[in-house]
Amino acid sequence: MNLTINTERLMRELHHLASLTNCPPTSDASLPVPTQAVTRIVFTARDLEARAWLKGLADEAGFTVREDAIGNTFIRWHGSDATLCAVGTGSHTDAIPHAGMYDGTVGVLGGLEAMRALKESGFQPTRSLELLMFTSEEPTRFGIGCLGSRLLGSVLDPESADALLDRLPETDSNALEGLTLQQVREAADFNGSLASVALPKDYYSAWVELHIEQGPLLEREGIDLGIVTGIAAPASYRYTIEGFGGHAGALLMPDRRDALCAAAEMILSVERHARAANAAAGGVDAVATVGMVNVHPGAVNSVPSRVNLPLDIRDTDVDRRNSVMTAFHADIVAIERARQVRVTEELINADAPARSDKRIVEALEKICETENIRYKKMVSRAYHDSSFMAAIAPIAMVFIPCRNGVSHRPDEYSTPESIALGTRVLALAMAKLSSE
Ligand code: HGY
Ligand code: MN
Ligand code: MN
Repeated sequence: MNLTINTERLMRELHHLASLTNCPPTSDASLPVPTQAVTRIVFTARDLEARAWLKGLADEAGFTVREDAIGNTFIRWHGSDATLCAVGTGSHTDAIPHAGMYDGTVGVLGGLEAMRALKESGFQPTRSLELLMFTSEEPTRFGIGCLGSRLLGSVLDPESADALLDRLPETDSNALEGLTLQQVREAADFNGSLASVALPKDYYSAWVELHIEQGPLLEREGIDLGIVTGIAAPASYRYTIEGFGGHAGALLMPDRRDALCAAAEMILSVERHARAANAAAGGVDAVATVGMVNVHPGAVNSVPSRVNLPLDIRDTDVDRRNSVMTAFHADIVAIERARQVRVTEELINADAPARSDKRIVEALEKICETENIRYKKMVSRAYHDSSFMAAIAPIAMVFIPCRNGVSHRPDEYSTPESIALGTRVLALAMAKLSSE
């Protein structure tokens, strides 16, 4: 097959998508190719702009477009045998605040380019090929990641999803703070019941997502491409710590029940237990992060009476993740007693790890061998929509190196050559899987 990836077109589109951001124009001059800091939160004006632009590209390419009740966007190239289930690829275009321009977008625009390049090469798929742009892969607005793919894979029940509250602080005119997902998605013109989002188990015969590694291994080992064999198991919790506030001058130390000091002990406790679990296993797979803290009343001369903090904890091994939580829970009880505070815990999600499908992994390996591409099989420590597509389809992922392993930062960067190579492997995989 005489397949040519139009790298210039793909990079131009990645940079245009990056310009649809709530961040001021930036570029990291230290990089050979400028990058742009990106904030693009689901259902904000910038997100809706990006969606409309992507649908325009799909129309131009002659593919059909449909959107479901939460805005998952399906871009399909109909195969010659409509009775067969399709081969899928895709990722996300939403971005956390002050992120990079490649997380998710490489999988969406790379997937589109893979399909266009196949079409331009004269290839005709037997099974339809479909690009999926997922709604809300990032947890920023509603507190849970992969909202769209959880609903597609029936991993999240629609009623509790619709009741999720918009947690976006008033950062721009589009913030609809405190409204439910149902209100926010209908304001964005996505209607219908979320129960209609779920896909049947045999909707895709195979699913492959292209993504930057978001870690340092490929670059460090000088390897061109990663074939993901498993995706770590994410869990997230929300904690409220209630103490007793008061005047920073008049409230004496023996009388204090400082919610922020208690929170600080909790943060260090979960970090300590994650490190200890890794030391005991001689590994690095347990990770625990408290990425934000909300302090009430938040005044320099007022003792904090309440703190809200989220915990993001992951591991490739669920039992080890659970053992960290058990040790953490024991510390919480001790902190409550010692500091006379009350800690309440809300479980947001506690998912299993996802496993890639052997047939698809082998197909990707064969392509790399035929194309003389240095590759390695590896796990993903970030979660992805593929984690939940695994509930309804055989999956795998293709990773490309990212500079210094950096991601979720404006200096996130992957070279045009890596992006084109990943797109090429994706195209060859889709061609092969659609003919099986
Ligand atoms: O957090 C993650 O793993 C993903 O980037 N949302
Ligand atoms: Mn991300
Ligand atoms: Mn991502």
